[in-house]
Amino acid sequence: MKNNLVIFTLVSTIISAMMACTSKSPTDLTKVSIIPKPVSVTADSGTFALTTRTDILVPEEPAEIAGTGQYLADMLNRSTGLGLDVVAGSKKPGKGDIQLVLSEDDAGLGDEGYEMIITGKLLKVTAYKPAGLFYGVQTIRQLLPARVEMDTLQEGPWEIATGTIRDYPDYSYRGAMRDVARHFFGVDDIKIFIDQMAAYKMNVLHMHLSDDQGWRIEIKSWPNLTIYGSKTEVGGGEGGFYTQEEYADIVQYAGERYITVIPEIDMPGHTNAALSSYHELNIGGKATEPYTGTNVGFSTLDTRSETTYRFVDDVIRELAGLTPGQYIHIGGDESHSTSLEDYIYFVNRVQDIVISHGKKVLGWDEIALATLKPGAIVQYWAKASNAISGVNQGAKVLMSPSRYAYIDMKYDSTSTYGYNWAGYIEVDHAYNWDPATLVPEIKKENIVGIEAPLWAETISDRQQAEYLLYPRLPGYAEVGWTPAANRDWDDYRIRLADHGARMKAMGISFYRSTRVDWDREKPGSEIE
Ligand code: TNX
Repeated sequence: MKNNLVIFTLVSTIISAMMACTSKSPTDLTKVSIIPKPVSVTADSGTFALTTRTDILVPEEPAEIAGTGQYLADMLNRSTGLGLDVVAGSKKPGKGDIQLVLSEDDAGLGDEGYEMIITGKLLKVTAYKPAGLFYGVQTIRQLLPARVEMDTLQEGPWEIATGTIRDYPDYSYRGAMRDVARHFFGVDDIKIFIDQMAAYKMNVLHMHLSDDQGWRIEIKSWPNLTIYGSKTEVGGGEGGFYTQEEYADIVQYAGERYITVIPEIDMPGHTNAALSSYHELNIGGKATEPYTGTNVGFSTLDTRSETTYRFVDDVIRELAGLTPGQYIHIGGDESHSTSLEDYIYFVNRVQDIVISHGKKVLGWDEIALATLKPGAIVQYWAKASNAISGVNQGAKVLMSPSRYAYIDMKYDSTSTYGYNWAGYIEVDHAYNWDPATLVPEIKKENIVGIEAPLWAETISDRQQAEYLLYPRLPGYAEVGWTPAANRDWDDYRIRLADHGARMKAMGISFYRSTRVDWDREKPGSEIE
């Protein structure tokens, strides 16, 4: 019996010694694969470790910092089981603590930047504004092993190399669009997506809430929009819509993650769902049939009827009341059934309606055919000449060039889902462009940022959406965050490979592009 115990102790000592050898503590902060790539990272060869004694220290005010602290604690506690607490106030940091600090001293960090100083004793994040602390927290996640992203208990140690990171974004608008009109995606799917966007420091979620195939937001003054207009989708599925409470819940969930929701009502084309719900919106006054195909350009509101403007006013008023963000997207694309004269008249009037409800206008690049109002943003997707006209009118441009940024395009001819009308977009192609030099007439100072639109004709559930979104989305996040001069595909593809394990741990079903060496040896890649 005693002999057995000795042998057991001996064997387990040998096993733990072997394990200690294989899992070497991280000491080089510059070797960590962070996406988007930070502005600067310097290493000083030590190690910081989270322990059961680690606290997350936050200031008493503003209260949202405690929210960010709790977000980090919840995230870490799920996989580490360390039971970290958030402590508000002025407690002196102890060994292994994480501290979130707001400081007026470093305005150079801007509204979204942070500085992180990691020593053997303390991990301290400083920001000028609360959003910066949230992004610092996203970086902390990526400094830990990939298994930290699991939602089940994992083995430690939970160590981070020491050093300093200074980081802020190149563009203030780093967005993605979800088309919930062609196929409906419920609140839970959208919340999961919001969490995934936050992980890559993206900050705008554009919701394409209406199109020919479906109307997805409850409008109390026009109830048929959801009674009839929400019941269809591409291919004849059951459709769906968000009640105003559900939409408000999405907006709040996004806001807690520093993501602004921009709702889109696409007009005057792409409106069959509305036209089939209310006969009086049609030229000729007869309601259309519901539509479940994938054609575009066949529908138009009656742009010369006051009923139409009463409708638009009601819709924008209700939506503006539910939307804290500054912008309402009025669509305006592919209105092939509206004459140019009528189109311009319509866009001019709708801009006034948006402004009358205290919001600013965002629209697809065609809206620059009209006279843009102050503060308007033109979303460049198809025609550079439209975007340039927007710039000449003093508008800013949001870059979503279809041949680079359309995340609904196939990767190559073998892709299961997606379109290819704008070309195939492999992971490197999606990454290798510079918003500031793509169209010579559109200069960096004219650009608010970038957005990757996910059109949903070919996808109807979360896994299918993720196949198109990943692994391209982190690349778009980096295009928006990291200055072009600091970006390089050969460097990025290694970091992206390391994020394979991370995406897997987050439960993301990504496309295993052959342009990325997913099996590259790397500490943390043990989740396979
Ligand atoms: C063009 S992009 C559209 C959408 C389609 C998309 C499919 C844009 C402003 N209009 O209506 O869903 O192509 O890729």
